[in-house]
Amino acid sequence: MSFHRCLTVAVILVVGVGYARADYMIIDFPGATWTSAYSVSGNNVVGNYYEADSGTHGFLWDGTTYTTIDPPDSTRTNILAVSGSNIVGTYTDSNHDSHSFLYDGATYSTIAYPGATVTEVTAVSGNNVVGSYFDESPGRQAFFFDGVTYTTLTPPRDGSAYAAGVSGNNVILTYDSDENSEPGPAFFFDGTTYTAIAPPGAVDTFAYGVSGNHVVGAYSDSGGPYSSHGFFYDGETYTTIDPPGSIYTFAYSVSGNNVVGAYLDSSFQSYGFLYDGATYTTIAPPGSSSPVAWAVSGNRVVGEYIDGGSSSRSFLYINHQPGDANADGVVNHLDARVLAQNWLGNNKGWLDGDFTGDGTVDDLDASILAAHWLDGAEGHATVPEPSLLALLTGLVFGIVALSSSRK
Ligand SMILES: [Ca+2]
Ligand SMILES: [Ca+2]
Repeated sequence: MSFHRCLTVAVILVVGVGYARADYMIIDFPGATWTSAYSVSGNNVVGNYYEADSGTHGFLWDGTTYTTIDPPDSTRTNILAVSGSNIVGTYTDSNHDSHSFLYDGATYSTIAYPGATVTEVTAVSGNNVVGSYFDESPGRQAFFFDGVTYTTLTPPRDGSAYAAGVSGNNVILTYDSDENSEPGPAFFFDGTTYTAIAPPGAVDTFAYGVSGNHVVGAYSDSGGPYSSHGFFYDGETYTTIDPPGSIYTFAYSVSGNNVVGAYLDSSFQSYGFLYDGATYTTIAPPGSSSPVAWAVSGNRVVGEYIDGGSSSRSFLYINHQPGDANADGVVNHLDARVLAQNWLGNNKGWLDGDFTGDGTVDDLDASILAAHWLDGAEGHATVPEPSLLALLTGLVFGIVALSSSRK
């Protein structure tokens, strides 16, 4: 029996199993009293932590190392979002004045709408930053900053609007529930046109997350001010997001078709959830109470919970997809490289390429990768041709051979 024929048998055996696994990793800044993770982009997780003797700081966790993110002269930092290596947040200086900032991994720059008394960033996508500002007029106004020019966004609804999210040039706009704002729709802005976001039956709609032209958020219906449902909008169709057993739902973040948020059950217990367009998964780290899922990037979810000592802790949840070693939502050459680097090693985990859970990275894991090649990629046909499978299997082993020869 040839080596490739051996492998084909393994592929057939393993494909039937459909092995998948989820992991929780605790995010806990060393020495901190509490840690709050808010945003995730690839391997990068950002948020805030508190130390009894030095107060509140921002942090970046790249999956390996924790780094404090405090702009110069900050006495209190509040990190809000990350996109690649760009991080945005607000801070209070030693004169008790508050500012917004962008940190690009090397340099801190101030985000300040010209003439505004206060600028508050909310989100970042590449070099694009959005948020809101206050000037002499009542309520807040939304802005878009492309790294060079500030633009005021003027959706066709009165009230206190802020830009809640950005994805490339696409911005979502939502409104404060204050005396300046009557209930109404949220808006999607593609740089040219404002489109109202209002699920069927919605009285007041809040947009919280955007990914491409996908928008998520929450809306109240005629059931009163305390009725809230999550929603997902793909540019054409609204899907109500109410996890089983929920009485109150917020969808906070979207990445492709993955939606995360939080809901309350009839006992008013909160839970995080992940909805992939077909299935709801409750997100609750073992031993946690009141978990909330704040943000999603690919198959990675970050959120917070209360631990046994009543402190806020944070978690990274990875919803592993077969073959996706680096957990970026796509099975491709990057995953093949991970397998190659860990080939035949011991005490390996999922992120090393051990998809079978036996602690080693071998041909069974490679065959899972081959069977799921390009899962999650744009426009990918779900079942590869057998000839393609053989080709990819050869590719994986080619990379393995290359890696071995370099050692
Ligand atoms: Ca991957
Ligand atoms: Ca294995």
